[in-house]
Amino acid sequence: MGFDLIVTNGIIVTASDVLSHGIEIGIKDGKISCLGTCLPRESSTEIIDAKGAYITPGGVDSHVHFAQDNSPTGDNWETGSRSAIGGGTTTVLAFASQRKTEDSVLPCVEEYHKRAKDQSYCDYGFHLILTNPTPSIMEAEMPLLISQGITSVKLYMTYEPLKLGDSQLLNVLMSARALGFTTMVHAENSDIISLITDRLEAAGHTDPFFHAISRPQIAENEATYRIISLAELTDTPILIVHMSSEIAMKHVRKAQTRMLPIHAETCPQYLFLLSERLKGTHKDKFEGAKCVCSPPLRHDPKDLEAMWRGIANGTFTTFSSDHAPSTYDHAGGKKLGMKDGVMRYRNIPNGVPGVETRLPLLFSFAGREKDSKLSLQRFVQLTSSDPAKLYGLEGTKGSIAPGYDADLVIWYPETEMKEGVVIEQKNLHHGVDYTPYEGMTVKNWPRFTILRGKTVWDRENGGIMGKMNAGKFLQRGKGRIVAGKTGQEVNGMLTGERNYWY
Ligand code: DUC
Ligand code: ZN
Ligand code: ZN
Ligand code: ZN
Repeated sequence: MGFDLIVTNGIIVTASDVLSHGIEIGIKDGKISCLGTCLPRESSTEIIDAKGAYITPGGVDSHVHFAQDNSPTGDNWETGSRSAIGGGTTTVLAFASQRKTEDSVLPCVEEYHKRAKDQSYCDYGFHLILTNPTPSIMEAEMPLLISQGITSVKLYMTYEPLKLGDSQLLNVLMSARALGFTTMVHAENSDIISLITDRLEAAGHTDPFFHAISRPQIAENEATYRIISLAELTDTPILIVHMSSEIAMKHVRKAQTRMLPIHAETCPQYLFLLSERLKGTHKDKFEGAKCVCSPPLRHDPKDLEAMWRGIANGTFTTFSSDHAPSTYDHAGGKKLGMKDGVMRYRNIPNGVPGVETRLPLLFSFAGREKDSKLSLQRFVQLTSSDPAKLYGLEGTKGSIAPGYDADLVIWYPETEMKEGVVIEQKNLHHGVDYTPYEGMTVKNWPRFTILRGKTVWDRENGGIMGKMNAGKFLQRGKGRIVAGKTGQEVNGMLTGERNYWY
């Protein structure tokens, strides 16, 4: 037998436990083969001494945008996945995006596969963005994609080129119910946003700050309640992505209290950043463009606190980056959304970078200290184990347990991290030219990232150690419901009066 690698002297954290010192992780052929004390060493066994530091499962970032048609200036697979491992993330789920004019999604998926193949430092999968869910796609192509391991879709309720109306949403939900794929939803009311945007434009209010004015919380609130209603009617689990406001989150909480399988996601930007950032700086008023994302940053520190409560109390199932980066300052000083000295928030690409900073930002607030906002176990649930379950990776990703892929983050021992780490663009590995968290201090940073038993990030010795073709496509199974009535497959359960028409 014999192990390829033993990680010793760490404190192992899983979704349920913080294991005391002395439990070693034995790794063989890229998998965790056992946890135990005094594991046998051979001369060929590599040993990593965690020096009393925490060890958490490799991050699963279930919401990133790499090499996507509608964000052409952002990261490609090389830079995006490199940034992932530099911040402890070993699995990303990115998007393959259907164009509205396409009545088959198969060529599109193939194209996105080509973009990622041999270009990823970390393991990866795809969600399909459905913008034109025709009957033949839903009946013939979706079963095929599911058999090929693409078991989730994203639907938009806003953006002209992407959005679906209620009848389309209902049809996809019925299909999700029948086929068992996981449905993610971008919930904002499109017409509210259009009305305000047109009126702001007419009044000449087009600076980046007005992006936040144009997408008020009530737009998120209405769409959230509507999609929960449609999900309840069709008895179908959903996940509402990138939630930013308390009034909308309350609908999720209420639905979960009724044991409905309504899942929700929030992202670092909604825990740390406020809309004042959209006003830019004295030196560069347009710098607010760096923080344009949708839903927008909210106005009040109370909004951030509300999201933190959802993190701690279980309302959110996943904490993803929604890494959707665009370069701010292009060669020649060209900035998207700024033309002839006029700023137009409408033309600023939506989204912020964050795949590399996601884990360190949240880990800073995990623990048992006075200023902790969540437990270490909750940190693991949100950043790794629950997204793995929800998106069909249970048994492979998201835990430190025998049989799982040996994907690990070894943090620094607290004694070596008294000052913390200052986040600086110059130390990050993405392909864009800024981070919205510049200058923020986090308490810790991944010392090592391990992907299937191989060290791919060693912060003290060379940084990125992995190879660009090391990441493999993950053929995912069907997801498992994590919120509501737990333990079931994503297929809904038939109850009561729905028997008459389902
Ligand atoms: N939705 C996303 O998921 N990411 C960036 C912008 C958006 O609207
Ligand atoms: Zn396409
Ligand atoms: Zn979205
Ligand atoms: Zn996104």
